[in-house]
Amino acid sequence: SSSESGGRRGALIVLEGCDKAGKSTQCRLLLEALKDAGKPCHLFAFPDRNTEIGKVIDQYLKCTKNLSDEAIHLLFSTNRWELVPTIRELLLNGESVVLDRYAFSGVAFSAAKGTMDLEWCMGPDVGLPQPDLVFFLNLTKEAASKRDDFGRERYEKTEFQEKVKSIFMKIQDPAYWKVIDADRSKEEVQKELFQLSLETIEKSKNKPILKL
Ligand code: DGP
Ligand code: NA
Ligand code: NA
Repeated sequence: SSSESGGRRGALIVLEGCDKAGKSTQCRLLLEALKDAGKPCHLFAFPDRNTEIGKVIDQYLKCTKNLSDEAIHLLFSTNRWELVPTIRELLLNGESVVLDRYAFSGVAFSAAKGTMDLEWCMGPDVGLPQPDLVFFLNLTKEAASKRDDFGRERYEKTEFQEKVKSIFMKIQDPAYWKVIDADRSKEEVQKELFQLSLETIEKSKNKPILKL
């Protein structure tokens, strides 16, 4: 509860979106801007490919390893659970946490395969700390096609990404979800994310950490 932190916890801020939306760049810029504004904060990216489980996920994404849809789904979720103690400790210490992807990617990328239903996909992430704010970086098909080509990883195909996007839209929770027009310049997007993040850090201070 908020009393664990003396009522002054940090905010949990997540960036979500399809591949190529600019999430990782915006995460970096947001972290710099928050630090410059004197807000203590940390950045983590999911999947975290450095843990033992993350190494398996990395092989799966590079197609050097095959796993059943269910098995890789559970590993992605476990990779998030691995970091929960660290995230909670930082938040309760009054430090904000910015995440490059989270459970919403977990559900959207798995459910897009069509082999597992939405409800089942959401199961393993139930109980994770609920974000105070999720930015969904929304890139139109037209803008996406003007960006660099996809890399060679498993999910980087236009048709699959369209399915992923439609599931993101279906699972969004308006209580903490904000769709951001990611077709704009890097600077314009950054300004909006920074402003909204500052507001959220202020508003979250005295709130308990809820669970997904
Ligand atoms: P990134 O490192 O952000 O480029 O992510 C790597 C790829 O993995 C990307 O195509 C999105 C996908 N991805 C991220 N999180 C999950 C997840 O929890 N489950 C599944 N199935 N895919 C995910
Ligand atoms: Na990627
Ligand atoms: Na990324």
